Amino acid sequence: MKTKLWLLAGAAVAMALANGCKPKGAQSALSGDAASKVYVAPGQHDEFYNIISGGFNGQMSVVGLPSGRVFKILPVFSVHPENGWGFSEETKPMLNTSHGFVPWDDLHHIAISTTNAEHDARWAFGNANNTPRIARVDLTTFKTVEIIEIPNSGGNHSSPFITENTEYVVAGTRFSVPTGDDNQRDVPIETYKENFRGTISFISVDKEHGDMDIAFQLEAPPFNFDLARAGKKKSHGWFFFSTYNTEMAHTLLEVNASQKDKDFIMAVNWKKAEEYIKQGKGKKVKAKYAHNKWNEETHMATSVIKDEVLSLDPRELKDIIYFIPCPKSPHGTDTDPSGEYIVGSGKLAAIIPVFSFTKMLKAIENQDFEGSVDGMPVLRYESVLHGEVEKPGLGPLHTEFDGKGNAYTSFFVSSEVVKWNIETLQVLDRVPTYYSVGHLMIPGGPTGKPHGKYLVAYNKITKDRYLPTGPELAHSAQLYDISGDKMQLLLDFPTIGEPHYAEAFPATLIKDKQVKFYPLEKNNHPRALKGINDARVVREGNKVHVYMTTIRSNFRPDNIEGIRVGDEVYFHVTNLEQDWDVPHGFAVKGANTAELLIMPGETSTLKWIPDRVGVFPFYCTDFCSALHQEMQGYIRVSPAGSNVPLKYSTGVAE
Ligand code: K7E
Ligand code: CUA
Repeated sequence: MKTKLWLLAGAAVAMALANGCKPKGAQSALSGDAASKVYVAPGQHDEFYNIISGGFNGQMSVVGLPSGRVFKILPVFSVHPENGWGFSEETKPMLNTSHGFVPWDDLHHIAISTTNAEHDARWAFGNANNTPRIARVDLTTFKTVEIIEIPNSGGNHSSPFITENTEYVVAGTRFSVPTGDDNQRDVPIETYKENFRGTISFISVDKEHGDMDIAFQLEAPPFNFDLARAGKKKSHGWFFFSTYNTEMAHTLLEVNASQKDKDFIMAVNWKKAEEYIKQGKGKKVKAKYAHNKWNEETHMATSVIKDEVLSLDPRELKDIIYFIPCPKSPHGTDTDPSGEYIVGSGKLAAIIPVFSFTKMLKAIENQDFEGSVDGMPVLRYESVLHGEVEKPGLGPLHTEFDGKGNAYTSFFVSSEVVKWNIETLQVLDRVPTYYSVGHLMIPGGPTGKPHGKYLVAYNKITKDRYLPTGPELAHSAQLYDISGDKMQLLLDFPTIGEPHYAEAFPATLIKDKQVKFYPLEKNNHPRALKGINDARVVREGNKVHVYMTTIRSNFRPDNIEGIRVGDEVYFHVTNLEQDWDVPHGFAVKGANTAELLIMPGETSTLKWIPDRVGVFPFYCTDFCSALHQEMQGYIRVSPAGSNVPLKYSTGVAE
């Protein structure tokens, strides 16, 4: 019976194809040339790098487009046993916070650095939602090189969005929280409206080196800040934040935060804020946060706890903040490539409002207000509105742009991507997603120069798309060709973790700038070795420092005796190789950490506390040569207080 049905269905599809109409439904929707459009032949490279947030895995993944091939999992707010990130002594400080070591977070959004509103792809920024932080990844090493904690924040979701020259990365708090000293923070939750603040942070980024610093914080009303986009080109100098819960509820938000017809997009004039700071109008307030930096020359991170930030109060400092009414709990707020249009996506709205920056300025000039919040003006909706997209779909979340005058909005509830014209607001095309799309992405989509060739939908639900893997299924991305009038589904590929936002940029921007190895002569790690002759073991009380080298295919020293139970043993391993693609690994039995994976020219340290007497093997974990399996050694551990002398073999004639 079943077979018969399938045969019938097959015949129907074949007929539909023969008749030239597009088949509908989850299993089909593919036309014949899709495979060739995503095929990247062996040895060939993808056209785009796609950096995808991992959501609850705290990582980013690096994927090629159009193939969907995964190149790398990048630990950011996570430990990563694969390369010892968060386990080696050098990397632990990267995950330090004012709460101590926090080895996990929830990373939702990626921002690729820009100059003049175009990708320069020097850095990728990512946000930590749970314990608010922003990370910066260097795209010549694909390594997290800086993490700054955001104080006065709870749920750093509206982050990390950047201005057109990467002057600032912003961090808007999802949860408003009471701020200030201990007395001011220990308040009844029902005093939410009086005592809670919605802090927005502007983090400056050094033009040359990318180093971040909290430039200032704005004390906004206690709304929930969801997402944001900077103005660009004509709207450069402004930032737009979507808000929900302008009802200022603190319980049962599902109902209580959906009372009002409209919430707000909060427009922030950050150039104005800069003027106030120049005039000395900001005030320093106490705030405890960690600032962690990686140093490529010492191959180690340092963590500094800072204790104050500059705060601006927009209730007193006029003209920084204006509110644009936006229907029904907006999620995404996105600015088009010209910087003129601001798209609000009300999760519960039946239309998509598109606002005009020019009209916004005019409304401000004419004081065309319909109210105020704490003295900050609310602009009249009709005065700022460019127009509404009618009947676009259900549950609009996010919008990207193709640079050809079109916008593409994701619809979570109706599981589709809808293409519409920014000027005319006409819906031009719609395609289903499988299933329940969250973010979507066009390479360069948030910049002034999109590459409108592909669109990727990052979906929340996978159901039947892949071979099942128990209760937890892979999340999913889908690649569409958007070069023509109609969108065409090309490819499904599974993602790592839960993808939220992602960005993509032409591979040519960075592929020839990759660091291949670290020059040994520039290795300033205090325990680095410059050659195998320096290999040695030094005891300092109950601490034992093993200065070790790796080179194909040996460790020096490879036999060590005179270690005692209760010692703290530090293996400082320098990889002497000076060539691309020759890492060595180091692992020792019973270590309560992970392995080390040491890049050529780098020094890493593994801490080991032997808990019993015996002889323990260690070995290289990365298949580095034909004699990789010979790359091993032994360390002898004697009882506490034993007088077995310290002894080690380096293979160097004495
Ligand atoms: Cu829409 Cu956290 Cu950007 Cu996910 S958020 S989808
Ligand atoms: Cu070194 Cu395997």
